[in-house]
Amino acid sequence: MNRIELMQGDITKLNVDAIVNAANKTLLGGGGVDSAIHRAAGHELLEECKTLNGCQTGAAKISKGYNLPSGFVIHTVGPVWQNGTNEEEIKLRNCYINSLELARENNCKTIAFPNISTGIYGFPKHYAAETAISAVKDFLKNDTDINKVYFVCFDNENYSLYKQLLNIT
Ligand code: AR6
Repeated sequence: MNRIELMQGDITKLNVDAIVNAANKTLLGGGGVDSAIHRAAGHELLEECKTLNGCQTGAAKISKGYNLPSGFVIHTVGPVWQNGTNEEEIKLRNCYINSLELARENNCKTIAFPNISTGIYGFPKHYAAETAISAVKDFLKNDTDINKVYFVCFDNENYSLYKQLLNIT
């Protein structure tokens, strides 16, 4: 069974156990997918996020999904692109690995990722896609609990990059 699936669209609409949010260190909301998730989840999400005490780059924290179809939101903080001078690849990889660990600890079988860091944080899309795919594949090699990982692309550029890198025709 192929445990990795590619989709294009709005991650807030997905009926999965957990969706991942590309947040910032405050976990108190922002632009991009973060704002879409907070808007769709409702104000209770912000109230819970206030109790989480922020999050370091590459780490992840979990909250409930409130009005979202997904039961949980896993908030992770991608690296801001700094021309590759600040271990951005390792930090981005950690976002995927730590989110998957947290999903597993919370018995989530299905999880959906946006293209972390490739919007406001400016990580080059091709490099980010390679990093994301390799992190997820490496995690799944040693995991039997997660049933499905969805890569949810919003923009056409990311969608065609993932199609190519995942060998989807
Ligand atoms: N569903 C799925 N993907 C989406 C959606 C959506 N509804 N909306 C946007 N994207 P970004 P970052 C894609 O900028 O680069 C926030 O202010 C978008 O096309 O949301 O990690 C946070 O608070 C892009 O490919 O996140 C942080 O301050 C991807 O989501 C900062 O932005 C990530 O773009 C994080 O920047």
